[in-house]
Amino acid sequence: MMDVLKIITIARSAIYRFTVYNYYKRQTTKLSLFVLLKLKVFGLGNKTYEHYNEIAIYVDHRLEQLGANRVYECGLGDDDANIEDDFITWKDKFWPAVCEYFNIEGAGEDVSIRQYKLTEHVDIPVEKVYSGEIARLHAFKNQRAPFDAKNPFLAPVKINRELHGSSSNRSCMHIEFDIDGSKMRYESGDHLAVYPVNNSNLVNKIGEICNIDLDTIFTLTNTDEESTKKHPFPCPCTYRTALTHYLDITSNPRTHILKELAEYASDPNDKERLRQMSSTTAEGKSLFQQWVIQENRNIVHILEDIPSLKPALDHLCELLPRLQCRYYSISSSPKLHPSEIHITAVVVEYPTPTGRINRGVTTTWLKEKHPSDPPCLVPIFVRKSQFRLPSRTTTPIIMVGPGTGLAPFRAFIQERDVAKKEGKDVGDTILYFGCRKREEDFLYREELQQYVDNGSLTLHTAFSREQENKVYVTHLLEKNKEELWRVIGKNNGHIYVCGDARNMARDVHNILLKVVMEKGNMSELQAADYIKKMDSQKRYSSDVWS
Ligand code: FAD
Ligand code: 2AM
Repeated sequence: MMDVLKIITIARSAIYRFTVYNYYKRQTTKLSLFVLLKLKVFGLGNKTYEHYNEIAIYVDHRLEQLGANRVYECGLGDDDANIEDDFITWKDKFWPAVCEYFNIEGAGEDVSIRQYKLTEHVDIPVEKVYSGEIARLHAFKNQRAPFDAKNPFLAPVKINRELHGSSSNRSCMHIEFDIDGSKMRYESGDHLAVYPVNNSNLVNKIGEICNIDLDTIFTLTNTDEESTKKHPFPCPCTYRTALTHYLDITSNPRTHILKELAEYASDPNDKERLRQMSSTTAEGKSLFQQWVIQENRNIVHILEDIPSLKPALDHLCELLPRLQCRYYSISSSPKLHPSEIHITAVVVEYPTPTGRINRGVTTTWLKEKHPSDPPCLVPIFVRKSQFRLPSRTTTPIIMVGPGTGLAPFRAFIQERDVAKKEGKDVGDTILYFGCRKREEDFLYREELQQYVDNGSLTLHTAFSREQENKVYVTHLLEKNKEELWRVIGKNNGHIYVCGDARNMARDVHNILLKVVMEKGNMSELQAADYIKKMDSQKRYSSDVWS
């Protein structure tokens, strides 16, 4: 029963996040839980992951087993395609089913009801005003351990160095954070979370368009007094703080935001277009897909491109999602760097079809953080992971990490090198690294070469763009089937996969399957079982992101 309650809570929060905006706004929080007991599930997943929407499917199945009535079929959202579209298509049929089931009369037209009440402060003492803290007021001035997601540590930047060669038109940063005295602990394989700050030009632009003094101090208070969430973000704060620290102003807004914004467009054509984009009609969905998603417009671009649209800034602040921290695989080992945490981050920057340049919030912000006096401070915390070295140093390992997928493996290599220097027996440490060109984006080239030279590392490199046909790490793995089987089949070793290369993890999985079948003389079913077992024994781990 405990499990089911837990699952309901998780599922409820997922449903709540999606449903809270619509007509049923005031009732939805309560309704979601209630309806769920009658059974309706919408899962948020991504098809590139092996366990696609497994929780939603499990909850749906388990609730049915426990005797719940299915009000409407389980919906599965795929973030790799268009999760918004999946949801609104599902929701469109789901609400009438709920209304029918509970004998509720649904209103034909959606009515907007504000969830938060605005108060603008005139005489509030400055020490009562949040200035970017995640939870506790003045947490950034009075730093107190333990540090976590609600209480990040302000880490000084010790080093910020470019890892790409001069011929590269991209940038990859090696950043070292000083955690001395913070009591923060980490292990190789953990992730570092970074709370970013939005670009001030974008923030100012919103202030200009909404014609408001960004230094006005305000509070948004939930009109539902029973709600556990009193404010959408720490309040009171200035509009500038909200837009800089608390709100996501750079992703593509979801349809419900456009629907609410439509009311602020003074030109009837603009109003109609925004309404259409947020509708569930085929034309509306396709317009949204084209104008917002394909042409990659964020809220600033939308305000710029629809001049008659001048929303009330407090309403916009209510609608925009929270700015999320970003995770980075830690690229240092605590055995070598106990008082530092290193990350390896590619700067995100790309042109959009409207001729604009979009810049990643966190990486663009981090790019400007260099050692200085006083130091540049970055709010961070460590997130534990399951991505771990074998407990015995003698166990051989294969690591597959193209691009920034190398990050956690740098930590692994450091750690095993330290063990070797301490006189311990260390098994084979084999790295498959891939990048575009040797001179462009071969990360930590000299460092890796030193490990090769001192016998701590076997390195296989794939340079995808140095010849006519692509060469990937997966091609090398396929060639080295003997080595792969020797490590994982004969010597009970571990294999690790990390990176953002699309499809790479799946390709590695398929190669592994082939090798186990071929070298281990197994049928496909037996080989799949073998790999599943490796997975459960933590001998096969992946840490991939998209
Ligand atoms: P954002 O503002 O978040 O913008 C990124 C978004 O822009 C993308 O999600 C995508 O929607 C869009 N985008 C990016 N490029 C394009 C394009 N060419 N065309 C269209 N849209 C585009 N990153 C690392 O560099 N190193 C790591 O070690 C690392 N480890 C990670 C570990 C985990 C567990 C996870 C989940 C992610 C990891 N990442 C890593 C990714 C990292 O968390 C951030 O997503 C990344 O740095 C971008 O953040 P940002 O705030 O700069 O960009
Ligand atoms: P590409 O960009 O030339 O296609 C780091 O991103 C490296 O991983 C690049 O050399 C990239 O090649 C390569 N890469 C892209 N897709 C991959 C895949 N499916 N498997 C392995 N490597 C891949």
